[in-house]
Amino acid sequence: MDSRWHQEGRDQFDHHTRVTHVSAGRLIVFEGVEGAGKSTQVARLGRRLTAAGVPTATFREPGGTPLGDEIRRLLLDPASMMSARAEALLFMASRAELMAREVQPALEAGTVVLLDRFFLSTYAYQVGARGLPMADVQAANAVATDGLVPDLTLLLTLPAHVGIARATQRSGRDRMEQSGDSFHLRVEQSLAEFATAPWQAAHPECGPIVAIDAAGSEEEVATRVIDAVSARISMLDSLRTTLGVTA
Ligand code: T5A
Repeated sequence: MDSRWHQEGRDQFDHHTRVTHVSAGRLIVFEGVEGAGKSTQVARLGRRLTAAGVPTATFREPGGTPLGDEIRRLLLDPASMMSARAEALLFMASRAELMAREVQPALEAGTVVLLDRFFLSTYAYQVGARGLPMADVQAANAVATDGLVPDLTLLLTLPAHVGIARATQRSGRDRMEQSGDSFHLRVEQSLAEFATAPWQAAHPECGPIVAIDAAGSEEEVATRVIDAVSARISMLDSLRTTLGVTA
């Protein structure tokens, strides 16, 4: 799937959308609960693509620019106090900066961009778990992304408590990770809904979302990731052969 081919869905989405994105590259997003293995899989796929000679860039949200890194520090600092609306807008300010300075230029240059979290995270955390109105968040997000639609989103599925255990084994809990079990369960449930066909049909701004089982070893998950990418991104469909995949 190519971001260029979403004209119809974008027009249906809302009047904020400006269809200015004619990109030679591809945008592949990784989403999932805390500790699902997104960063691990982004790094692995990035190394693979680079080794196969595919121009690749990887970014994470929030962050990826000087302003975004400052915003990330504020958002994740357990000492930060902020309302749900301020939190949502900070995530989106970081996103707007990353899109304008890094992602859109990279796509225009023909690069495959791997993005560790994007606006499905805002839908899951700030709408699904914090309870902000979907329509408001969608409209603000359209400003942040300027209507950019991912070519593919890989949703790494794992029970939230398993992911949190993985993440906290590695380091202490940041402000978001400290939000409590019921908060993270709502995130997990929201993400599960995003993988369904009816939800995706109602949200053309998200592009195709494919659920990937994130249980098992890093290698097993990496093989599922390569399968999903090579099956759905036509410019990368020779990847399995090129890399002779065994993760
Ligand atoms: N957020 C973000 C919002 O609320 N709204 C938004 O709009 C956006 C964009 C970001 C926080 O902000 C929130 C979501 C988050 O709370 P972050 O640190 O970037 O903060 O959060 P995460 O993306 O969750 O980062 P994590 O590093 O915690 O999770 P990952 O990237 O999913 O997991 P990863 O790869 O770092 O792995 C975690 C640990 O598990 C191990 C790894 O070695 C590592 O130790 N691991 C495995 N262990 C066993 N089996 C496997 N298959 C494993 N794969 C990795």
